[in-house]
Amino acid sequence: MAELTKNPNVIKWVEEMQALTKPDEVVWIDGSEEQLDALRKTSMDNGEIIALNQEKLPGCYYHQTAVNDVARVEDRTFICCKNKEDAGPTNNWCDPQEMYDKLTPMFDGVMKGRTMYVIPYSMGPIGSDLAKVGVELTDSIYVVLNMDIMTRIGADAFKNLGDVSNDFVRGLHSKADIDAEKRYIVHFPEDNTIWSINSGYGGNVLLGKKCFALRIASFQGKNEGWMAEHMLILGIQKPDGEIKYVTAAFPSACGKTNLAMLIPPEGYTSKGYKVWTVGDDIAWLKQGKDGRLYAINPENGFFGVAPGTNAKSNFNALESTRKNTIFTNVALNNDDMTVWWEGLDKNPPENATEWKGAKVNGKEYRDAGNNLAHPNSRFTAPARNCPCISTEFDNPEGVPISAMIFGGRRAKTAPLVYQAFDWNHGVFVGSIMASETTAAAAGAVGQVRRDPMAMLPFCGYNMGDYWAHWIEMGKVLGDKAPKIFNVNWFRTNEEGKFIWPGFGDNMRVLDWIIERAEDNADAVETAIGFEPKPEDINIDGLEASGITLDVVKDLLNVDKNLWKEDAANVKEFYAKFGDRLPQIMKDQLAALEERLQ
Ligand code: GTP
Ligand code: SPV
Ligand code: MN
Repeated sequence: MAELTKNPNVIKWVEEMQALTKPDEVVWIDGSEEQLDALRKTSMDNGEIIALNQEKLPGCYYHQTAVNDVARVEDRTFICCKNKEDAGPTNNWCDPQEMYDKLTPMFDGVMKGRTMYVIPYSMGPIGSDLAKVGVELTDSIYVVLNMDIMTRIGADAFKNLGDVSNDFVRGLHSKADIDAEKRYIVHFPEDNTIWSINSGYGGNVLLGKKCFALRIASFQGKNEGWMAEHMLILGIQKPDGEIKYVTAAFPSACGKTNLAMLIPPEGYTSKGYKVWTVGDDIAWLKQGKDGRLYAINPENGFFGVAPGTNAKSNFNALESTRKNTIFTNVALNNDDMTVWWEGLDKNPPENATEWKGAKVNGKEYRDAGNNLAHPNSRFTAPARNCPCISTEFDNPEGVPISAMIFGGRRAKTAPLVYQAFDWNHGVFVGSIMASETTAAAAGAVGQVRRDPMAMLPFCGYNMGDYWAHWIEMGKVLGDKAPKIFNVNWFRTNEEGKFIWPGFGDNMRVLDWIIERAEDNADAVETAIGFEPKPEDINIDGLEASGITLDVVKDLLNVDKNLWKEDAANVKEFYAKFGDRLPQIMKDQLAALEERLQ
């Protein structure tokens, strides 16, 4: 089949990878519905995907990954740059040549008897200065179908690249044997290259997402003066019609998709407040002509956590999944060929297939203490399905950012919300983020770990240099820089229950944040930053959730002893970075310790 570009760099590389992997056939993905439909058919014929009820869920399909392949694998994810120091203490590193030498035999002939699909894609709106081109080679139709939803695929993607440029990210993926022992997710930032083998799970194989749009792009951003962040982007429309845009960085499965699509409580909607979604996972940020920081969402869809998503918690996400969506590792309702997951409703299907593939009685299976859906089961839904998708979603210039928010899952320590004193303090606030681990990555769940800017698993270079880059961006932006905040929806009481109702009610905190970003709201100075006066958090209508002024005071409380413990832990963490840790960060930590005395 014909190549979709004349670009000799692309053609040469595809030929080389073809010679290495030796597929029976090479198919270039042009993005046409005709071609995609034929692929869906092949994929159904070989059992990789199952068509769901086409009346209730038109264009929707179901897929199960291998049981050992359900999340990102951080211990098998590598940053391979020449200098070990440039990867830093938080990344797995290997010498690039050594890694190529190790993986080349694994890729040699791996696609024999298979087809290699060549997927050209654009991260970001085609034609945008902020957009970048990638090409993914894969032997998985599931990957093709997901990339179609998550990115802008097909011949158009090559328009941005043109016929001569070499500036595209080379992604090579093979399912191989889905052998967990031989699974590698490897980045060569200095070669614009990603090699992924022996996985079929989203974050490991949709190479435009975490691999390119965060790990490779963060490295490119440092070199080119922009930022790639693990952040949602949302617009808050105020009663006067003005829209303020904010970004928020929370670790995996800590509430980005939920916040991005939030429906404000009745007291806000009746006044005319509305939230618009620009992105739910990744932001690329660059200074605009007016000096402010602008953000685009490089993605085209949502790869969202299914469990917990319901009409009440996230109506807009659920609506987004009603058509043209792929469901992975959720439970199947065999009676009407629809899907189910924990937290969708109280009626698990009687005649269910659980995520590992066993036919079970859903209710009995759950009563016996099992999950029907994997905790990290996901939906892949087109962004345009979202009822509150922003009109700026495709704006090639992006949207101007007023505030940037950090946050994690902390049962204690971090208050509901606070504001950094200034940009550099904000960089510090991001750098000391910590959060409990979730099912989004393989390994233990619920352990607090430091996760700076929610980028611990996604920063493609030395995190010390990354903080220096943040500090540099602040210098460039000057007084036009967004204000920086930190939030925590996850404080718990003695019984371990979340105190703050969260979800739509997070609007109450966003309200203070956007007013504060414009100097329209008061604050009190604490040891860790500016906090709202408790009475400035609007709790009208929260009586039923047990939220009183005293509870808000409690949620805003800064326990100096806990913070001293945290500061000591930060000191230990910082020590890993040696002389790559910017002096400004050391000074910020010392200043915090001083304020805690
Ligand atoms: P990734 O796609 O992995 O990057 O995750 P995400 O950050 O988009 O997380 P998501 O919005 O999917 O939320 C994950 C889980 O967090 C949901 O299933 C919810 O149970 C929970 N969650 C989200 N927002 C809130 C909140 O405000 N309060 C509480 N208590 N839980 C929340
Ligand atoms: C995350 O883990 O942060 C995700 C899902 O958004 S994945 O694409 O698997 O990385
Ligand atoms: Mn994510």
